Amino acid sequence: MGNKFWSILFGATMLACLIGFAISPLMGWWMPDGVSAHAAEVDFLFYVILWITTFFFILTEAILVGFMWQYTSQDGKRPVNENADVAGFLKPLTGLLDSQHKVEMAWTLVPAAILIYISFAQIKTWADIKYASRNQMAAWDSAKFAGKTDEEKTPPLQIAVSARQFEWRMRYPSVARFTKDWKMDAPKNKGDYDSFGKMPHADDILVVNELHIWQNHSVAVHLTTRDVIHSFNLPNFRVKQDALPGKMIPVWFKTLDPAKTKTVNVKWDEKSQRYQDGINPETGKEDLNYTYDIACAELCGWGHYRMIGRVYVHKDMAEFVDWLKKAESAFHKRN
Ligand SMILES: [Cu+2]
Repeated sequence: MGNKFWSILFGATMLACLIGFAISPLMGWWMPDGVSAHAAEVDFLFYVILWITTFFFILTEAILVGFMWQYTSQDGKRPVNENADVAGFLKPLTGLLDSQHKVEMAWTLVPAAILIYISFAQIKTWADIKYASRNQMAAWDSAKFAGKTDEEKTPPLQIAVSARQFEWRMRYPSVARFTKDWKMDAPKNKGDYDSFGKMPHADDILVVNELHIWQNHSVAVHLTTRDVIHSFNLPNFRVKQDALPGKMIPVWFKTLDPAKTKTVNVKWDEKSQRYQDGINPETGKEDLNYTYDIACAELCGWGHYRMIGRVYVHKDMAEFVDWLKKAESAFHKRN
């Protein structure tokens, strides 16, 4: 038995990993449900790659452990030589391995075919998430919305996010600007979609670690960093974008249509006199599934772990404006 120890250890470890992985959705260790419009597409690609790699992981580890078991040394002798007798379930493999040419062709063509498939499968999703022309701010056109309600005509909510060691500083327009000229008129033209990010106004409101948006509406984030590289990660929204020194990078996403999935996660709390997040809209109680973290996904220094913020999804624009008013007066009190 002693000589089989390593194959048993390897086999048991791999099996434990596999079991842990298989039960993780039941244990709540799996990723949170997606709550942005592009989440389903990202998840599809994630699962395609996950299943491909899972299949080959199991295949290669099973062969590895099988060979360890079969060819363990006995009585201190090296058991394997080119003419060694191969027993049982490994026989078909040795037949295959006799032809080096075939083996090399297989492990070249199979991965090549898989990579080509993945490279085509992801094109549309990547374009939707990253191409400037599909930026919801750039694509927004008030002329398209003739006869629509004010809310439908409202351009994407613009927020400038500045990362720094070790917090996220969000810049919102003042209530006056948001409700008057900014809401209905901006951007003046299509090339203007990043002016909010580039030109801070004296009356802007700064809020730390809280991203406030409302459901079923587009958000355009203008992402910068004041010091090192950070990564703006909203796991629930399937958003992850590096912030690079000296660059302003546009990031956009849309919260889900409430007819499909309820994403609202805030309620007004009388006691603390503030909007509280992490609330399940059905039960009105705190629920981890409705806690939308903002994480930094790039190791950026000793306080990297502290760069945790929260996304607050309000039920509509009116509630968002109500929050903005409160945030504005709190900001002016502080400054
Ligand atoms: Cu960071």
